[in-house]
Amino acid sequence: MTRLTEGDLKGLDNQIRDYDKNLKKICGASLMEIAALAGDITTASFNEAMTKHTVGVIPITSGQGIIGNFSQSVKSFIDYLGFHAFVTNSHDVSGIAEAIARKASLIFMADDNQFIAVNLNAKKVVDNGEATGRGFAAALSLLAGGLKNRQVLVVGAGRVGTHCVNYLLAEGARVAVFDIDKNKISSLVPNITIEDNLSDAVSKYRYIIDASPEQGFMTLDNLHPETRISAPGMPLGLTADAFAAFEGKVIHDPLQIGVATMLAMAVNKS
Ligand code: 2YJ
Repeated sequence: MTRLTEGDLKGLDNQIRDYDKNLKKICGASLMEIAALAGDITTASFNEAMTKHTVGVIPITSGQGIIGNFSQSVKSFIDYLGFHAFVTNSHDVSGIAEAIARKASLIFMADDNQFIAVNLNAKKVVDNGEATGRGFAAALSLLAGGLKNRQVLVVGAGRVGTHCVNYLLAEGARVAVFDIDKNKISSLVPNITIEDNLSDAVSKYRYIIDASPEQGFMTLDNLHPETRISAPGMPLGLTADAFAAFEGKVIHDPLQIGVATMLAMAVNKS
């Protein structure tokens, strides 16, 4: 799993409004609408939840420690979605105590292995890997005008990729998966095609989800000009020139869609 860096997150808090505008331009839906679709709630329930929840974001020092901009970015995305959020002054266990003392009903926290949201009222834990997989699959579906019966390639069968696959299958897409580790694919549900040559697969599919840490495998040479890409993977799988040429056809961010979907899933009552 890729560890985010301070540089990956620099300036994202101030750019969230523009990021959202760009999402609307690319897939016709806002960050909130993507998250609501992925989190299986209506935007009306999402709006209602805002008035009922306070969100505490807790910096965690364990492992490799605090990542500059991480908690602040998470807080700013949650604020932007209309909830009241704060970053605790204390970290780790004291941070949890502080969040609860300050009446948080939702808490967000991450170590090097896992990033979770906890709904303290509902005793519900939401994992960022699942939320990110669902969020980026939902965004691709919006970008494509629906994926039923469409062929979609998912690159990477880790936690995020697996949840993309599940979401796509539930939507009726025909799903193919590539992962260098064949054992990861064999643990996936049936009904998928297994691709074993990444570059050939990239040229064959018009819808691709990049959920891998592999860099630069989508190029101007192997991508079809009509291909649409949803890319939760860090770093990005497109080369710099392919990324520039595919402007308007690629959804990619390090944290925003995942955090927004965690929020939607955390407040979903089912
Ligand atoms: O609180 C902090 O500042 C740090 N403990 C944050 C650590 C963030 N964790 C990661 O980047 C992990 N790789 C897990 C993130 C999952 C994102 N998909």
